[in-house]
Amino acid sequence: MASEVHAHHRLGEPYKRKEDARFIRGQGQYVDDVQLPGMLYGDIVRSPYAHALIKSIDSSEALKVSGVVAVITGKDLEAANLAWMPTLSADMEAVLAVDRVLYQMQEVAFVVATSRYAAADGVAAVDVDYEPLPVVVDPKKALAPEAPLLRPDKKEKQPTNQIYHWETGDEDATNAAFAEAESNGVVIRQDLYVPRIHPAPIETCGCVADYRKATGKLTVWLTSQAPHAHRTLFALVAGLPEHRIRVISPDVGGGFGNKVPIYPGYVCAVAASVTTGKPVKWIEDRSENIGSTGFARDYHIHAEIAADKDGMVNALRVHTLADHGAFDAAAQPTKFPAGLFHICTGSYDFKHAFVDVDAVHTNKAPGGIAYRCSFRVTEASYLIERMMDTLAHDLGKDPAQLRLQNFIKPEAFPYRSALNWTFDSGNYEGALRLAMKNVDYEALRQEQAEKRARGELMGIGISTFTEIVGAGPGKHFDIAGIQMFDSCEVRVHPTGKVLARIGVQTQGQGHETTFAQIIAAELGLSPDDVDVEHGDTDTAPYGLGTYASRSTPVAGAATALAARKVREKAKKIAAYLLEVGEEDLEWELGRFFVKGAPAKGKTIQELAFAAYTNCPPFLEPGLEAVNYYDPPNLTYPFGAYICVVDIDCGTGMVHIRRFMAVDDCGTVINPMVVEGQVHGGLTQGLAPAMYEELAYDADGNILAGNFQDYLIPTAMETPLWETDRTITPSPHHPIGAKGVGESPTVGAPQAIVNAVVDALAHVGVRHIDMPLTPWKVWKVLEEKGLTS
Ligand code: PCD
Repeated sequence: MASEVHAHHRLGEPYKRKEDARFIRGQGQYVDDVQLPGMLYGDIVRSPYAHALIKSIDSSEALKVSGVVAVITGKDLEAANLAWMPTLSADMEAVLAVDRVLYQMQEVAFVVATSRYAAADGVAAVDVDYEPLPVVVDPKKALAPEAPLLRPDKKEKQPTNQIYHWETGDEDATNAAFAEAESNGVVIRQDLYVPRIHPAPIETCGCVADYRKATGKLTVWLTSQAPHAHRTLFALVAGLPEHRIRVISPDVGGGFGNKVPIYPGYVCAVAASVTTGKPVKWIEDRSENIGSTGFARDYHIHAEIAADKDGMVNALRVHTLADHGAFDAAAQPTKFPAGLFHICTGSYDFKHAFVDVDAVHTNKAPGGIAYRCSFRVTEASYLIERMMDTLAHDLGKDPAQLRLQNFIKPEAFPYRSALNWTFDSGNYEGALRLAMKNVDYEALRQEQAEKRARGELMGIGISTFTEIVGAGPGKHFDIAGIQMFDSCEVRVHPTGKVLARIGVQTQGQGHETTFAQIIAAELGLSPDDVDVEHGDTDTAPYGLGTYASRSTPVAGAATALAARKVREKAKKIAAYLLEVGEEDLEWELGRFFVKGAPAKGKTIQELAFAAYTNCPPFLEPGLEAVNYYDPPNLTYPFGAYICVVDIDCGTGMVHIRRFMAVDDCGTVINPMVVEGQVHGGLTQGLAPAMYEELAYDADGNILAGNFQDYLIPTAMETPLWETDRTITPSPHHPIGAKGVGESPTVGAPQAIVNAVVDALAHVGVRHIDMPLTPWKVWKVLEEKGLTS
């Protein structure tokens, strides 16, 4: 089926990924595969301390190491005005620390050598004299008056460790609703911590910078999720003319938000290439990637729901403390410092809501990236789904029933939420009912009751989440000032074969296939006839890149519209060749024909040929089009997940027996790709729920700096994912598609935590913070006298 050659392609047909032909043969080309003549290698001296003054840096021994060419320090960069760079949240981050370090693993010096090994030897020989300072790892303590000020460099504007206070919603109306519920209804409260985690792409960050003095051209091969935005930032930071900068993002071995920011290593490699006149490669090792590049989450949340006695929700109130680490490098759209966290009313019809977020500095690595999450949606979705279960358990209601009674109804869309989002479309009840049917929910509840009677612990966890993906619209969404539109350029060759270039950048999602499918469906071609290119700023049209599941909602729309422009021109050519008016023509897949005379027609291939050989005199020759698409709204994919767990009373081990994921991403382009996305996303949702945490000790030492201590789930830990879907198209997207890549990571953790808490709800357990390690669960069992 999938390998069959399609003459005409329709959306929703499975199609094997074109890029896999090279990936499964080991012929992908990643940054580290780039080899240039005379290339040098960089490696970074990093701070062992989480907070210290730099008294001196002595490079003399390092320069004696055979192969070492140069040692660049913060002072050297300062002289070139490159010691600091702007972050995506408009903070200033040290490229190389000049006088103080603020987290363990911070970049202190850059050693350039003729081999990677010599560079590492050089790093070991650099002698840095540090004077340790008191360390702050707890964000609550960072706000205490006696806390050391971590960022004296910006004390004029920011006299404490608090970066910002941000709030949204109607506080008075929300407080009034809570006062009312205190007397006539119920109020539930819960503290929830969403731990700091790491996106863990298998390919770490890295680049090759090649500056040619003679031409003034800088080429940077960069494992980047947003090559155009990075080119613009390089131009702004380094003061180089943008048309002389070429960023090439080759194959990317996983992005997950990790490859959205600019990292100090990139700037150092560029500076080193400019200084030495040679190309310079810098590739992080695993521990550097875990310890220093953009982390995710780290939200301390206090949430409250006001409801009536029957469980109809009325108001939501949320206070959050966000740990941003040493520099505010959160990858958020400028207008929303806490990202899209205020989607936290979820799939439920709350009348009132109020959210505030305080962000603070601590002595930890910077970040706050959108790890498989459209800017803090994971945190938002976790909190509301945990809270709905808490409410259900407090009221003695079935969590499914409580959700069904509170869902936004299908006829209420477009739905304006209390926190001012306009949900495009949804059918939450449809998705939950399907998931419940698929697992036979009633039978599971009965089994649970029987097991409870025997003292066995079984839990059923539900997550009926709503995502929000596809930033723009440009008027509300920008990153570093650049509006979040996206683009596609479609060029049809004389023989009807197509080259398409897009502004987004695949990291494994399969864009070379799915974007070809969009064009194929619009033009009535086979996806095999459409090649998709991306990632080279010298050729691809400008776009903001791939993250926040925005490629399908934004660039996917641009692609459909560019193909439609091509079809419009082809129609004019058809009318000319068939000697009829355009209004007399009808389109069927791949062909225009004369209404009422189906035999009289021209295929898209014939029309493409004519565009170059027999073009109507009133048209420009050629057949190509470009579209820059600024979406009118985001898209709101959703899902209903049900997780079934058994808990071992002897060990506290949680066994995930079943996991049913019903997803709805509107029109599906390629069901095989979507299935793959869901499997990967669910696994990255399992990870924080059960295994991963980027923990620090009180001195700011990273406790999980490698894959032995930072436990990413393998096939051994991963349960058998069961998947299904409903299809509720987006009304404003040209092909009705919503994003899907992030949904499972957003939706899964709370299904698992809800299942574990559900297993223990009858003994009064209401919450356990992630990750649900056997030790943590066992301690709860012991406290409740349930260990065996
Ligand atoms: N699709 C289809 N249909 C629909 C939707 C979708 O078919 N309806 C498909 C598309 O086309 C593509 C995919 O699927 O291919 C996905 O999509 P989306 O959702 O739109 O998304 P994108 O934008 O493309 O991407 C992004 C995402 C993210 S965001 C993340 S994290 C992750 C995901 O994606 N990453 C990754 N997935 C993945 N995969 C892979 N393989 N790798 C990677 O890296 Mo962030 O924010 O960045 O954190």
